[in-house]
Amino acid sequence: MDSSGRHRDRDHSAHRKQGIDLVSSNTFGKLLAVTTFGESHGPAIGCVIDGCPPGIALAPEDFRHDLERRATGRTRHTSARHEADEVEILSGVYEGRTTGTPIALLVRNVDARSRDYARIAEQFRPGHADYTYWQKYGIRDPRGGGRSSARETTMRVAAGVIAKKWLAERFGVRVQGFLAQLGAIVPGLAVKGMGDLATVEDNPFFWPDPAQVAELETYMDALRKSGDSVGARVDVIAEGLPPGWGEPIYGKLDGELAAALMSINAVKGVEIGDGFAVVAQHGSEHRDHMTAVGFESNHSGGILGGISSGQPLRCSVAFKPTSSLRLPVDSLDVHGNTVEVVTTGRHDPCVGIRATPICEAMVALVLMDQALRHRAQCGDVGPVSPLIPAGTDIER
Ligand code: EPS
Repeated sequence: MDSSGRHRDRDHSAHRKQGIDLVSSNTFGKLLAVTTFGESHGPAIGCVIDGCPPGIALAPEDFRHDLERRATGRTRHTSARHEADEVEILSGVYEGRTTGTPIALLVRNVDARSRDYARIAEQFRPGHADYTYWQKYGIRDPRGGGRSSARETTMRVAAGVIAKKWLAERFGVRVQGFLAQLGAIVPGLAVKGMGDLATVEDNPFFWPDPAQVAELETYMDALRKSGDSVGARVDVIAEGLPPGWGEPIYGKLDGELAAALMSINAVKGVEIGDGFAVVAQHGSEHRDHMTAVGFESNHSGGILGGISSGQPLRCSVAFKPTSSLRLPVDSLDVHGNTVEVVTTGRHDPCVGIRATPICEAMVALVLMDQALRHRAQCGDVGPVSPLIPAGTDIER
């Protein structure tokens, strides 16, 4: 490096070209790398998916179902903003099949109402990323929360559609999430596996127990009227994984799932299997017995030593209550003045309600990346001993 720092600059740009050490961190995944871009009130949001295998059938209609599941404005329990969420495939697909080149997807923003944010453009909402983005960058796009908005998750879900499709077609893997807690309300039935999720798609909450849907409606109506918000827990189950996915030590399947799920705006906690409940368990209780007819329990959540065991994968994600409230609160503005903050506009009283497809997408993207990585390093390792049946639908 010379005194002007020229060599250092060259090294840095070489690393950027290889996708290594991208300080700005808008990309995740190794062999399947997803980069998202765009802000809530910009002209469009989008993503580039690099490393996708060729030959997967893909059309704009494939994205519709999951994007509708995630979208606002479809029920009275979410933000009233109504985006069409039409996906345009800009590259990487020829005659309806992926070509192996980067897949670029674009969704145009058509229902942003930026005037709602004029009043709080220089204010910090307590509990919101306003303050930290401002201190980090010295500039921020306040309209709709910019990139800290839940709008960003649209492209994760779009990318996740491709991962779900590949995992299902190639391995028979299915990924299904559900709302496992809304505020203090928990499902009346214990979800042991996908067999207990038959009615999750029949209600706007992704709730597994149909007997409680009326109670949830009443709760959310009262919450919306009060102007407050509440947190939620989303659980995701993935079935059909073979043993072997995940790279110890620094690329553990559970580690990468935790990072991917934690990267979703508003997430404050991730648990794998029994999660923090393991603290109070004894080893004799926690160990999942192996028998020739299958595992007898699944406290590990389908991951042992950072590698999939072939059991159902199970993780749990905690969403904080949204901080854009019309309830007045004292705070500070960018000049250090005390101000009263009132957030007007169309906000989610519980962003966790529509987070189920987002969590599913992140799980699917991590699984696809790990499956490709496993194939790259260990694709030649044949069956080494009889597989233990997964033992689905078992108590944790
Ligand atoms: C959001 C606030 C609302 C939501 C938005 C997430 O945005 P706006 O104030 O611009 O209407 O509608 O969610 C989406 C638009 C979406 O597609 O998820 C926030 O502050 O995070």
